[in-house]
Amino acid sequence: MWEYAPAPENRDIANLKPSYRMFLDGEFVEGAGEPLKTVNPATEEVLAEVSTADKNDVDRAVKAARRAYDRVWGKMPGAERAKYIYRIARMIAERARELAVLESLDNGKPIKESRDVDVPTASAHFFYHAGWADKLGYAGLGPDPRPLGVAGQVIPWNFPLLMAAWKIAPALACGNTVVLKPAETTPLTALVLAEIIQQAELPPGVVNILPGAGDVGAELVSHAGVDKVAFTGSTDVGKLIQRSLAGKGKKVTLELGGKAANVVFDDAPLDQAVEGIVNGIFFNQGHVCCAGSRLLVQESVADELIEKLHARVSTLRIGDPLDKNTDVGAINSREQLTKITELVESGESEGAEKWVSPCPLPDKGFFFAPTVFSGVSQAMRIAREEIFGPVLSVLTFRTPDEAIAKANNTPYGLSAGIWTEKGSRILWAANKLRAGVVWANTFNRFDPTAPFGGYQESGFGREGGRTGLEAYLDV
Ligand code: TXE
Repeated sequence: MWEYAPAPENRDIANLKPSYRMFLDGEFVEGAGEPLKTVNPATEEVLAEVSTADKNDVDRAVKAARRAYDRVWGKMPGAERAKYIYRIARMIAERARELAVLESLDNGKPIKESRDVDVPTASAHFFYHAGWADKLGYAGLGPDPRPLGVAGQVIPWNFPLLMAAWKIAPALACGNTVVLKPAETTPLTALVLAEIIQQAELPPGVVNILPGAGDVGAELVSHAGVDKVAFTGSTDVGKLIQRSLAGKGKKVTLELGGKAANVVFDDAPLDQAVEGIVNGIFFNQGHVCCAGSRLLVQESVADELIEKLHARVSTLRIGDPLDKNTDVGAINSREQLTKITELVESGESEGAEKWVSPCPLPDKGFFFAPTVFSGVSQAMRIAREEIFGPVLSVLTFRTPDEAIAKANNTPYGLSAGIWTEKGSRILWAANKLRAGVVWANTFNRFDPTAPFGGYQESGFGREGGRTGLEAYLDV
């Protein structure tokens, strides 16, 4: 049996400092808000103290962004803007190791994921969008697309650096300036990105990064000087923001929760499907808005698939995020751990059959063992609500039509997966699934060229690809 081995001290690699300041108008300054302590979820130790913004700081940042927009960034030729954005992309790649370790410390995700997914994809987003900066007039987005002005952006804790890149890169490419608020439990990599932005010599005020809790986010999105709001987070807060902005004339995009179906037909290559199912729900501890949290499997292959799945999940290693062999890291916060625990208890009390990975958990830190529920019915909370943890609910179906009906039986609509050998079935199902992203014989593939976003209560607007540019331009 694999044993939990604490990693050596990685503070040096992460260049971890005892305190971090917010980034406003090109300078690192103390915020007037109550400083927050960011915690390593794998050890429960405080990593650093981080200064936060108050209402007045938000106002200063929005005004700085407005000045930068009016005086420099909004009128700079696209080819010039591209040079800065390429520089950011390169500097992220140069500091990849530091950023990956820092991300795993602050978020709890396995180092192999921050190293192979989060950091390279963040850099790729800047590279991709830099390429658009001087081509917007040719992108079919109108003869003379105009930037919107100041973008107020609020991001969650599950992909702290990557979400910052998803938000900042397209905004800058299109000529907007930015005030971004990272999540309160994971502010560190966004502040290193601020350092990179400063070193890349972006004009002061073009990007401002203000840590803080939800109240700072609320101040930011409602500020009269913000022209465009981009939010990724919970459906509840998304709805709150949408209501509060009604009639204000701001452009808004919301990327919210999900309850994705991963649909396995009886002709699917089952071993390949098992890999996709495991990646779909256990990647990033299941803290993924598009996680394949509902497995829909055709009845004739259900027993075989579940057996293979248990065997595969038993081999996952849970523990120290900085150990390169770790597959499942720490849950990001105690609050999230409590939410997962409560939903898992509801699954048991509602009569689903619970199977838990036998891998031992570390004594300290916020950890949750990969859990698979079978015998799940559509009415159960674990089939309806976003758990946002390493918990899979397995449901079965008999016919393809029933699969689609069950997959679509959700108020969400962010993503879905299909596993089948039949190309015609892929096209048929992809067209019937009500989800913004549909993966076939793969899952959780992210690429800056592909638009990402949801239907229904998963939000609206797209990020990435040419379509993603529309959110940051007036056409
Ligand atoms: O989200 P919040 P939480 C889901 C997931 C998770 C649940 C709760 O199911 O269990 O949401 O997570 C800021 N105005 N997702 O509580 O509160 C907040 O400071 C403006 C799915 O962390 O939505 C943070 O920066 N901003 C999701 C960000 O919103 C506000 C990712 C997200 O926090 C605000 C995260 C307000 N009134 C959670 N209140 C996904 N789509 O990937 C809070 N914030």
